[in-house]
Amino acid sequence: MSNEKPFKSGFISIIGRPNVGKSTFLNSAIGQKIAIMSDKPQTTRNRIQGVLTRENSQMVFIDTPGIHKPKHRLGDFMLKVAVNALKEVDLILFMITADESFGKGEEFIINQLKTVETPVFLVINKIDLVHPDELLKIIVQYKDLYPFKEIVPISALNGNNMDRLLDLIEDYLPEGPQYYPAGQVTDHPERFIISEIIREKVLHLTREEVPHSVAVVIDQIEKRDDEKNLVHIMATIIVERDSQKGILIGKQGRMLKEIGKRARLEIEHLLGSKVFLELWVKVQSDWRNRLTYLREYGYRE
Ligand code: GDP
Ligand code: MG
Ligand code: K
Repeated sequence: MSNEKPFKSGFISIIGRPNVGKSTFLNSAIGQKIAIMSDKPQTTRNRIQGVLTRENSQMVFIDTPGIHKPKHRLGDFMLKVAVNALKEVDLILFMITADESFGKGEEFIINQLKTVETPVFLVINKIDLVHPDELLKIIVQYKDLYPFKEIVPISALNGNNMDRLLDLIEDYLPEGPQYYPAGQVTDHPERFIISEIIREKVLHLTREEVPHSVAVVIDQIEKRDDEKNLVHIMATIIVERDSQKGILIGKQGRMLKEIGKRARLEIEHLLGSKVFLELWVKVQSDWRNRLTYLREYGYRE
């Protein structure tokens, strides 16, 4: 019995304002925690690939940085990265959330979309939070703003309509090869994931006191021969001010200890082995505005 359907594959970029649910969608589609979720905006700063292999298709998702008006040089850089990514993919999912009304953020994104030729789906997420009448209003409103190929309401959190969205994505992908082995869910961003896990704990535990400009650099990941199932990881948390360093370290080092403990448990889960995590804190003022630092911390143009 041969399968007559041609195999399809392609690259899909998910864009949308912070917190609309892009990471939640990706995790739900791929079924494994790879993009970091947080209540705070902009946890996702680099591109992460998640690969979903189905019977007749392979979807390579790219979780791009949010597209928004640049406020500083890092913002310019990220906008450029994000918009360029859109030109290279086969399909764009523009995600909005049903419980928030159209604003400047969406307007800005739609204007960026008009500069690329890639087909775009409008994905209306969090439909679990609104009445169907509200949903209808959103659809009517957005229809006039941009020629979306499809408009698909979903709830990434409870999975509502996810299958339909994945089927529609498959329809729009070109015929193509299976780029990655079926079992592969990410493009080996272990280092990146580890730094994002640490960053997530920092943002979570320090609340609003340490801003998003915090960066985490993985200095070393080492498996020593004499200690079979132990991975040594050294990481530096970079902040802009001494006061932030103080908050991060905490009274008698308690805050840093807690960040390290929580991050370590999650990294152990990710790697499937025991981890010795050593955290350092460094003050590097105004790093966001300096391209050399951006490169040092893994940003590429
Ligand atoms: P991102 O910034 O776009 O990647 O957004 P996240 O995936 O990090 O989600 C932001 C917040 O929205 C998290 O607290 C999620 O749990 C929540 N969220 C995501 N999808 C849904 C949904 O379908 N319904 C509801 N009620 N909450 C959601
Ligand atoms: Mg995200
Ligand atoms: K987020």
